[in-house]
Amino acid sequence: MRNQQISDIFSQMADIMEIIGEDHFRINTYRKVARVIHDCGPDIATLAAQEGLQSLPGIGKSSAEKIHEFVHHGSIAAHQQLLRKIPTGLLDILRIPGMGPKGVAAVWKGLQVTSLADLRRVIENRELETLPGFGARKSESLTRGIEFLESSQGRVLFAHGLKMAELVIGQLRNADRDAKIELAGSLRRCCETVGDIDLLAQGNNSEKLMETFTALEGVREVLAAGETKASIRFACSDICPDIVQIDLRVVPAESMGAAWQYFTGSKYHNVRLREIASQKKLKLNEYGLFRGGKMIAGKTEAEIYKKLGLSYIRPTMREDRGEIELARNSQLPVVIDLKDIRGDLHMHTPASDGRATLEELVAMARTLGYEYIAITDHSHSSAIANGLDAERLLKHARQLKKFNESLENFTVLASSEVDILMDGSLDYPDEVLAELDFVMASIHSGMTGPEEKLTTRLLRAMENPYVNCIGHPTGRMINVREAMQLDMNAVIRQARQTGTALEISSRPIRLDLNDIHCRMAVDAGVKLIVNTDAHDTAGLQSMRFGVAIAQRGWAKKEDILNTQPIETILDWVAKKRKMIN
Ligand code: DGT
Ligand code: CA
Ligand code: CA
Ligand code: ZN
Repeated sequence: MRNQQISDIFSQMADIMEIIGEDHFRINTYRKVARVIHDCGPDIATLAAQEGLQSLPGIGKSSAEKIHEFVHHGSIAAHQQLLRKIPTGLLDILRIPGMGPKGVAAVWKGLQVTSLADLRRVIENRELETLPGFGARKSESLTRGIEFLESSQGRVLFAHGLKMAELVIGQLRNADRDAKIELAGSLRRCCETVGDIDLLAQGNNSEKLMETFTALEGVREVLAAGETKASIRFACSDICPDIVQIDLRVVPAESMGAAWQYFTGSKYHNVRLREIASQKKLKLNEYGLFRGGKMIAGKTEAEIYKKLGLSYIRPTMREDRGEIELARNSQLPVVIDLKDIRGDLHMHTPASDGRATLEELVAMARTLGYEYIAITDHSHSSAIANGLDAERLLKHARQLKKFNESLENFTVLASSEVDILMDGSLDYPDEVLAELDFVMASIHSGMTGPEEKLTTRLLRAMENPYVNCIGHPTGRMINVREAMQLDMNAVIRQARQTGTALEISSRPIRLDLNDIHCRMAVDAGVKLIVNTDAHDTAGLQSMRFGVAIAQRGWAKKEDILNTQPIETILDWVAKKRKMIN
C-alpha cells in the first residue's frame, strides 16, 4: 500500500516536470525510482528504517532522502512544490487515456486549457485540431476518454472517501471541541464509490468551523464559502491520488436530525419518505417534519422515522430497495455488524506475495479480537504472485499446522487460494487439497470470454469437494476492470447446492461480491464469508469495508460464516467433503 503511494508520488513528480519542461535526466530518474518502488516486494518504510534503500537499483542519495521524508512526514516537499507550479486541472487531463505529459503541456501552452471543461470546449469548437499532433481522430478518441473518466474514475473509492472524511472531521473537531460533525451522503450509506463527501456540522462557532474547513492543509480550491455552506476540492496523497469535493453544511440543533436524514439520502429513499409524509398531511424537508406550520420532529432522525410510522432504517439500507415496506411492519432484518466478525479466512504471507510474517498476522488478528485466521497463499499458476507448487504447499501446510499447535485460544487454518484453471479444474490435485483445513479458490486469469464459458468454469470449481469458498467471485476492480461476464443466478444456485461459500472481498478496490450480488446470495440462503485478502497487517484492518457491503446487501449475522465459531466452520468443511465424496 505504502509502496504504491510513494511510487505514485515519484511518477507524478516526473509527469509534472515533463509538463513544465524540466530536464530529462531528472525526469527519467524519478520514473525509474517509481518503477523500482512499485516492483519492490518488501515494505519501503521498513527498508528505509534499516537504511537499506540504496541497495535498490536506481535509488540514489536524493531519492532516498525523499523516501525518508515521506515515511516521517507523510509528504515530500519537492512534490508539494511541483504541485503548486501547475493548475490542478491538468492532473485530471493527464488521467485521460491516451493523454501523456507532452500532450498536456501542448494543450496548456498552446490553447490555455487548464481543466477537463476547457478541453471539451476546444474539442467541440475544433480548435484542438489546429494544434500540431492533434487531428480529428485524436480529438474523437479524447472525447471518449473524457467520457470514460467522468463515468467511472470521477468517483472515489469508498475506503478513500471515508479516510479523507475522518481526517477532515478530526481536524474540524480540533478547531471546535463542542462541534458535532456528522457524515452524510453516499459515504454514510457506504456506497462502493462516492461522488463527493457530504458533512454536516452543528456548533456554536460556525465561523471558526468554516474558516478551518476552507484553510485545511489539503485544500486545492475553495468552490464556495458562505455562512452555512462551504465546498472545497481536497486532496491527501497519503490516502489516494484523487482530488475530491467536500461539502460542509452548518445546521441548527433543532433541525440536525432532519438535515442529517435529508442529506444522507438516497434521493430515492427520500422521495418515498416525502410521499409518506404527504399521505399523512405532513411536510418533510431538511428543516424538519411539519404539520401545518408546526414542527413535530427534526432534532433526531429517529423521531422523524417514528412520526412517519416507520422503524428506524440504517443508512446502509436507505436505497428504496424494499426497506420502507419492511420498516412499516417492523420487519427490517438485523444486519451484520463489524463486531460479529470472529476471523478472517483470506490472507497472504511471504510464502507467496504477502509482506507480513505469520506471527505479525496472528498478533494483528488477536488485536482485532479474532479467534482464527486462514493462511491462503497463491498456487503455482499465479506465477507473478510467487505461487507455491504442490510440494512447497505441502511443506508450508505442515509448518502451518505445527505453528497452529503452538498457539493457545487461537486457530490458524492451513489453507490456499488455489487458482481455478481455464477448464474449471484446480491448480492442485484433490489429494493435495485434502491435506488442507480449508480452501479458497479464485480466478486470476482468462477473465474475458463468453458468459457461458466463464460461468461453467466457476460452477465446475464449486463441484470440487475441497473448495469451500470462491474468492472475489466476479474479479472486478473498481474503476479499473469490469466484472467477468457471469450468470450470477447460476453461480448462486450452485453455491447453495454444493455447500460452497462466496466471498465478499473487503479490499477497497474489489468489494466483490458487491451489495446487489450479496443480497441475491442472502435471499437464496447461500453462505458468505467477508475476508480482507490482506497482504500485510494494515490489510487486515480493511474488514469494515466488506462488512459495509454485507450490510448494504442485507446480510444477517447468520448469513456470514466467519461470524461463527471455528468448530462451525470446520464442520461445514467436513460436511462438503462427505457430501460429495
Ligand atoms: P454521490 O455524492 O453522487 O456519491 O451521492 P450522494 O447520495 O451523496 O448525493 P449528493 O452528494 O448529490 O447529495 C447528498 C444527499 O442529499 C442525497 O443523497 C440526497 C440529498 N439531496 C441533495 N440534493 C438533492 C436534491 O436536489 N433533491 C433531493 N431529493 N435530494 C437531494
Ligand atoms: Ca455525496
Ligand atoms: Ca454533495
Ligand atoms: Zn488473495
